Amino acid sequence: ATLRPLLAGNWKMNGTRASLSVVSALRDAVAAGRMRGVDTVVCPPATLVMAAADLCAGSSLMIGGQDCDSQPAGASTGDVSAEMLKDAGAAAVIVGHSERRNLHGESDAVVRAKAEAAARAGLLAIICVGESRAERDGGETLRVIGRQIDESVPPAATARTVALAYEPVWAIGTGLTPEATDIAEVHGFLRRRLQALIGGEGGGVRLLYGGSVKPDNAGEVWGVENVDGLLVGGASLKEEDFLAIAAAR
Ligand code: G2H
Repeated sequence: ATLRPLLAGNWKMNGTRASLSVVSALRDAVAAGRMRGVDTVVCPPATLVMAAADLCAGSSLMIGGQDCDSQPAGASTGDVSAEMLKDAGAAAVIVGHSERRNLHGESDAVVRAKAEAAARAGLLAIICVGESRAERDGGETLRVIGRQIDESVPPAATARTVALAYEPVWAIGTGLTPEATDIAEVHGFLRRRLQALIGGEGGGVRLLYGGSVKPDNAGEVWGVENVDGLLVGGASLKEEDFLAIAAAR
């Protein structure tokens, strides 16, 4: 079955008020039908989520967070909960990005708790997995990703509550991308592993590829079997690039 594709932009720690013009431009592009049947979500830094969501009121352009805490509220200085993102107007949240796993020491168990918090708050969790360069070179790719799936995807996950993003760590922000055949191998594995974990629901979960997706390579990645979406970092900061990636489908 062909799933409705999901295009997600991850601004990471980039963007100020001035960047809200990108959100407005994307909202207008969605209204003009330029996203061609692709569900689209922009994930700006937390400081901009509410303003971005306000700009998108009544639009099908979704706004998402880049991380959330697992608790709804409490003594956790500096953190933002899934419920707070929901209240700010977000529809989704990225959890377990490798920058969170590596720079902030997040374990699979932490990522799963965050994904469960997202579902509790009514947000789509975009759960990220992916191997490092050393793991790929050591032939460990599928073993590592299998463990990440088993331990960071909630057992109660459904196609409505979860999307899964494959982001090879060595492809993030480097301009390097795997061969289409390598993406196909991993995405086929993601599908089977998810179905083993959550049953038939796993067939409906959208599987995204992320890591140095640009306008000039997006067409090839969109065409890979079991790629139901893209998670775009650097190229999501400019509306022309993001729109070109959508149009490459
Ligand atoms: C991978 C991706 C977005 P970029 O992290 O999550 O970023 O497209 O800049 O490699």
